[in-house]
Amino acid sequence: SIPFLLLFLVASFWSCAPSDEKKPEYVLRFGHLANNQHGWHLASLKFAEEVKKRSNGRIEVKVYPNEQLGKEMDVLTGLLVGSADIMITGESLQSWSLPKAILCATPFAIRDSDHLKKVAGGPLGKEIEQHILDGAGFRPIAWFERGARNLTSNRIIRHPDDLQGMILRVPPVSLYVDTWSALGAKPTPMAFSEVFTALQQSTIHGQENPFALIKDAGLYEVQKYCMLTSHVKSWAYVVMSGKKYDSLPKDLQKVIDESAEIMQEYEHELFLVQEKKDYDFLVEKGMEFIEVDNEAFQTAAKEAVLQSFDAEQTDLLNRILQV
Ligand code: 2Q2
Repeated sequence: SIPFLLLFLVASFWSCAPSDEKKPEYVLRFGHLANNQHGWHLASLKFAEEVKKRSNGRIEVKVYPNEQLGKEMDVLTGLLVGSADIMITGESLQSWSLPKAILCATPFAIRDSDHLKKVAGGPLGKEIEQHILDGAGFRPIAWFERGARNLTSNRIIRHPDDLQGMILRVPPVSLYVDTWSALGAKPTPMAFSEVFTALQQSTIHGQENPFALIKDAGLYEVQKYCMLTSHVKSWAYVVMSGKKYDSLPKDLQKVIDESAEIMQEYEHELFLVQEKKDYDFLVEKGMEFIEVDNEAFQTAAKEAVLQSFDAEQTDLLNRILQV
């Protein structure tokens, strides 16, 4: 019976081996900080699907949510050393000696969605993208509009004066540190994946982010109030390692470009319906929304931005304000 057993083992191995599914020639690792319900994640999956289809399986994109590939700043390094290939980033690029990158998330620079679209999708957006590619070798392949950033805390803040002594988590972005310091808070840079626990343990007193991340990271569980500061209207970039992109044959570069365009449109559709839903969800969970003295925040923040900016950044800001 031994030969039969052998025959059986060989036969079953044979039938399990995928026959028509060929191995991808390239595997691209795509990381981001949001969870698996966030629009960024759904859009990355869409990208992976498009890339697979359009390349006939020659490229596989593996998506890693929740900073599973590492903290944002570490994944940026990962893109250079090859441990990651694609990621979602934005203002944190300022800390990568990319001064113009902060213009994608400068307090009170963008008025509304229409303005944002004209800037991010127009010549000024192109200028920022080129700056990111030339300055650091990260190739922007898509951009995503984000909801306005709002301040959350367990204490009510209505005016910058109420921020005294408040330890506020910010992403590792020097403009945010400068601005919130000028407003009176004590900003502490921290990776996003550490925010929930830090709030829970009260090592920080608050954070600021769009509704989508407040919801998807469960921050409403540890934050009672959401102050409607709307202090930043921003967009994020999906960037790919420029070296990796250049190493692909032309036809596959085209696959990346086309799939990125589809991902961008898809994410925008999700974004348009999601913001209101996220707000309703947070209300239902008991979060209280607080009106603030927007003018006081705006005046103080604009002054702080100008203090923090160098001539090149101020020039770009002025051109954005004129759009
Ligand atoms: O709070 C965060 O970490 C995000 O919402 C940031 O805006 C984002 O990670 C930026 O740092 C993008 O570079």
